[in-house]
Parts: sequence; C-alpha cells; structure tokens
Amino acid sequence: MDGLAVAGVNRRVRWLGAAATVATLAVGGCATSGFERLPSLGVAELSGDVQVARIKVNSHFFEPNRLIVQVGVRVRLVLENDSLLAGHAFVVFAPEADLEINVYVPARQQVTVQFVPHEVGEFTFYCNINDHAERGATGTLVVVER
Ligand SMILES: [Cu+2]
Repeated sequence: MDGLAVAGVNRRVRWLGAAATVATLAVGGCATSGFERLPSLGVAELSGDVQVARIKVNSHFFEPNRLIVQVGVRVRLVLENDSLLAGHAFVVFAPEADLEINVYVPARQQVTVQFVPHEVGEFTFYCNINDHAERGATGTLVVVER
C-alpha cells in the first residue's frame, strides 16, 4: 500500500520536473525583462523519512520559487545565499496551518531549516529584508497529499 502511494508520487514528480524544464527553456530569453518572474519549480526529494530540498535566496528572487513537498513528512530545506553582501531571510507565516518559519541566511552562507508541513495547501514564502519581497523575492510552498 505504501509502496504504491510512493510510486504514484514519484511519477507525478518526474512529470512536474519535465514540465519545469520545458518552461525554463521557453522563457530563457526573457530572464532580464524586468517583469514578474515566472515560476520555477522545485520538488523535494524523499530520502528515508525526510524530504530534502534546496532553494537559492537572492535580493530579487528565490530559485526555485515554487517548491512542492509532501504533507506529514519532515522537510530538510537547505537555503543558499550566494549574495556577496546581502543577507536574506526565508519567511512563512501560516499559523492556520501550524507553519511558521523565519530563518536568516547571512551573505555567502547556507542555512538548513527543518519543519513538518501538517496541512495540504499553498503557502507564500518571502524575504523580509528591506524591499526584497517587493522586488520579487517571494515564492510558494506547495504542500501536496502523500
Ligand atoms: Cu532578501
């Protein structure tokens, strides 16, 4: 029973990965247009009883800015800040889903945060440093059924 459920998720994950690749190729030429960034998709990877994901934090964006995780499974999220000087934050404020994260990532460092998403849904994440969120440093954590 469990094995079948995991296989189904893996199939969906691969499909999403392929869709993300196509989308990235299609919009490659518009990367510096200054318009709102299109979604880039990340999917947490199950490793034993945790799901592991990585997000790059920047003054203008998160990469990926749409991260899919499974409900009820611990997430180990590695936040990488490649900025030379600017610190960034990764903030989720969704008390209705028992999900509150506020992590500071200093310049040129990476910080790992762990949490368990308890509710299915879509939750905004953003950087609360200066005007980074207004400049595009926002994204969506998508919590899906197992
Ligand atoms: Cu920032």
